[in-house]
Amino acid sequence: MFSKLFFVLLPKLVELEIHSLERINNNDTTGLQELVKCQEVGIDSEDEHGMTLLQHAAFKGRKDICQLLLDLGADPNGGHHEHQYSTLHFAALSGNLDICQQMLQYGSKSDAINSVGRTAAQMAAFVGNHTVVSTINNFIPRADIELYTAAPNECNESKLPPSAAPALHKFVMQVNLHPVHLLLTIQKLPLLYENLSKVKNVLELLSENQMKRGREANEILSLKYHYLRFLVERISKEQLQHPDKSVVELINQYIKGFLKQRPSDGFPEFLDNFIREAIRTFPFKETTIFRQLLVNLTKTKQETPLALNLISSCINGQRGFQDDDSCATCGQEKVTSKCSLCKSVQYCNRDCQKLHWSIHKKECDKLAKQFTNLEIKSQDSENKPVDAEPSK
Ligand SMILES: *[C@@H]1O[C@H](CO)[C@@H](O)[C@H](O)[C@H]1NC(C)=O
Ligand SMILES: *[C@@H]1O[C@H](CO)[C@@H](O)[C@H](O)[C@H]1NC(C)=O
Ligand SMILES: *[C@@H]1O[C@H](CO)[C@@H](O)[C@H](O)[C@H]1NC(C)=O
Ligand SMILES: *[C@@H]1O[C@H](CO)[C@@H](O)[C@H](O)[C@H]1NC(C)=O
Ligand SMILES: CC(=O)N[C@H]1CO[C@H](CO)[C@@H](O)[C@@H]1O
Ligand SMILES: [Zn+2]
Ligand SMILES: [Zn+2]
Repeated sequence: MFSKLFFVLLPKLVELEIHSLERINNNDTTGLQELVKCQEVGIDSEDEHGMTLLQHAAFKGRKDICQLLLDLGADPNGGHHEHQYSTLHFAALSGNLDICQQMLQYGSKSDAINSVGRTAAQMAAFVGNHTVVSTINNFIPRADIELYTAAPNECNESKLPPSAAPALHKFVMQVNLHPVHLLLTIQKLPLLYENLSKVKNVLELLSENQMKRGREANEILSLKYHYLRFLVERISKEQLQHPDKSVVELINQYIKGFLKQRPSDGFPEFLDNFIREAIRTFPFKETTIFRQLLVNLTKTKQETPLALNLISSCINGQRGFQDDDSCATCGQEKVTSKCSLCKSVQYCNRDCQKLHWSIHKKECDKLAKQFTNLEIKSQDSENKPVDAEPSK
């Protein structure tokens, strides 16, 4: 199957196409622009395998060329590839994350399937590119959000101030579903945390709306919106109970709660219970996804894999075992900074390290000793340590 897949990408070409493809290969934006502007090649013209210029550029990872073609009006859903690969399929297969995002922003349909019935995300999963899978799965068109931020008419107010639309869009597109990461994201978006109850209502509507789309209902996205709403609602309630405190302060308290571990075994009980509760309160109980999650939750007792892993793999797509290179505070993956004392725990940055210090200080010494023993055995320490000492 693999060889067949790539074999079809080596088409024989007519001369003009050779010119334009050469320019795509050479990243020659100006040259290609000339060809298209002089109408020597049509913007959506196809080669003998039904592939457009945009599809070639996407497959080759030429983002600037893609942008030029899109600016000149190329159709992000164009082409009649003989195996029904869309432009998004080509971008996903070649692992070009930027171009996947670009195509989605320009309206490439993520549910388009190829001749073997696979979507672009499924093809990316097939070639093992998880980053691409989760990016496609989490993509949400701006218009979905703007539905609730634009005023319906002169007399009626919008559900959320229009100025908050970009902030909400950023929030719902987050791929990392660790509550600490999501709270840190909210903390950086004043337009969200100053309108929490409205944000909560909009998230609820978004969740419902995903289920009202008939055959296009998206259970996964509906669950994601519900999960985000559950978190926002908690903070919003705290705010009502403690009008004297700032939202930023309340969020910090919540973050501390999520980081706390059971003294006996280091299990983050509050975080786990929070996510279990978020799942249990999903209102669409008849969905396959809900029933599967419930079964899987009872199978995982309060030990790893956590409810967080369950909901993440449900929304972001299945993956193999997670590498041990994620931030101890917010779960962000592939971070490279380490605690400079024990060199055993990873963080995104000093902010994440500071938040974790009250927990980590209890075990840092012990880990440091283990690390020294390890280091005598093998002399590799590739990751750079967080430079300054954590504040105590
Ligand atoms: C392609 O050209 C653009 C400028 O037109 C440049 O910014 C970009 O880095 C180039 N990409 C590659 C892969 O060489
Ligand atoms: C997956 O996509 C990312 C992002 O574009 C890329 O950096 C990486 O090399 C790809 N990995 C594989 C295994 O194709
Ligand atoms: C606008 O407001 C009126 C009265 O307040 C209400 O009856 C109507 O349903 C609202 N329309 C929309 C589109 O929300
Ligand atoms: C539940 O677990 C099964 C078996 O491990 C897995 O195939 C399925 O995708 C999981 N479903 C959800 C929604 O987590
Ligand atoms: C209704 C409401 O609380 N609106 C607030 C949303 O956030 C903006 C920006 O911070 C505030 O100015 C609004 O008062
Ligand atoms: Zn972090
Ligand atoms: Zn340490």
